Amino acid sequence: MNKKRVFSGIQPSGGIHIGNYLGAIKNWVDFQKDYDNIFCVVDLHTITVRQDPKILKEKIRETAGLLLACGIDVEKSVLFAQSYISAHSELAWILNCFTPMGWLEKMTQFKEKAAGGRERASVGLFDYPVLMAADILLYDTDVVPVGEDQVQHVELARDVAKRFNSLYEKDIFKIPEVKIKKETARVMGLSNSEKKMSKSDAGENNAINLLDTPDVISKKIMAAATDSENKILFDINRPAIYNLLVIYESFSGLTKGEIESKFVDGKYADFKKDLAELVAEKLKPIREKYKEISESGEIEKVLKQGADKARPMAEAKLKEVKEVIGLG
Ligand code: AQP
Repeated sequence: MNKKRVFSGIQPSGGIHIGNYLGAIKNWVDFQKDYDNIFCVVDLHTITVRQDPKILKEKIRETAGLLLACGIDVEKSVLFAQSYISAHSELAWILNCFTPMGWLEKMTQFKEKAAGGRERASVGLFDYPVLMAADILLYDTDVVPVGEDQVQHVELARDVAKRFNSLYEKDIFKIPEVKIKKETARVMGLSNSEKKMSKSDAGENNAINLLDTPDVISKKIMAAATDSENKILFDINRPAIYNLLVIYESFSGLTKGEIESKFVDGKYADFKKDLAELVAEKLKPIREKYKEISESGEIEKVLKQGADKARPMAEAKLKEVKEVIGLG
């Protein structure tokens, strides 16, 4: 039986953090058993906001290296960078011509990222979801695993695909399903638990990066916001401590009840110390593996080979699309 296909992407827009890991990458690694997987470093999405060219180049490789270090296996999955395959940009342009402005106006991520600077935000930032639709639809994707922040974008990809198929009365595009892991769908910032943990967040203590050393992890967690209640309970109405507990739960594999019992008489400081040790211990093998991979100089080769595998699929879909429209 043919396996269902997964497509998912990650932006090389900064240090990959535990939100990206728990909300996305960890699930991608697990999916390798049951799905046919395509994972993409979505560098074209990253240039929707200004980037330093030298840092961007480094981050593309660092992100790919971290995916490998987390357990993405190129024998089981295709891994490449978006800009290596021009069909992504070309299909995005075509889909632009089939996407009503009103659909994009509803996207909350644009509103958050443009943050009042709408007039100065790039057209690319506004159009981000259409490029994402192109990424997904090029590969006849069945399932798109994402964090909660990206669900609206996958829904847009579904709508665009349905619209295109119905206009041309042909099932050109497969309609993808979104898949989210509820508990860690949205890891919040450590200093500001109102906002999700984010790569491009300016606050230096807000995110724990996968490459952070144990000292840095400890410093960030000890400085994390809590509240004045000093009760270590999974109470969604106390978002700061709740977020720290969800992180503990995800890394420890313990149940909520087990964690609450463990810290029943504990103070926040004791819990934070334990959490910092746990996170450092779980990230250690990733950091070590990443060091090995980056020193091997193989990342560039992996990305090129991945693109060589993905390109024929993308080009075949693009050809089909052009034919039905009457292009070329
Ligand atoms: N805080 C989060 N909690 C859970 N999942 C998250 N993801 C991102 N942040 C969290 C998921 O990680 C995958 C890759 O995300 P992305 O790189 O495509 O872009 P993003 O969602 O915009 O992530 P960031 O870290 O916030 O980057 P910037 O700051 O550049 O925008 C996605 O599946 C996402 O849902």
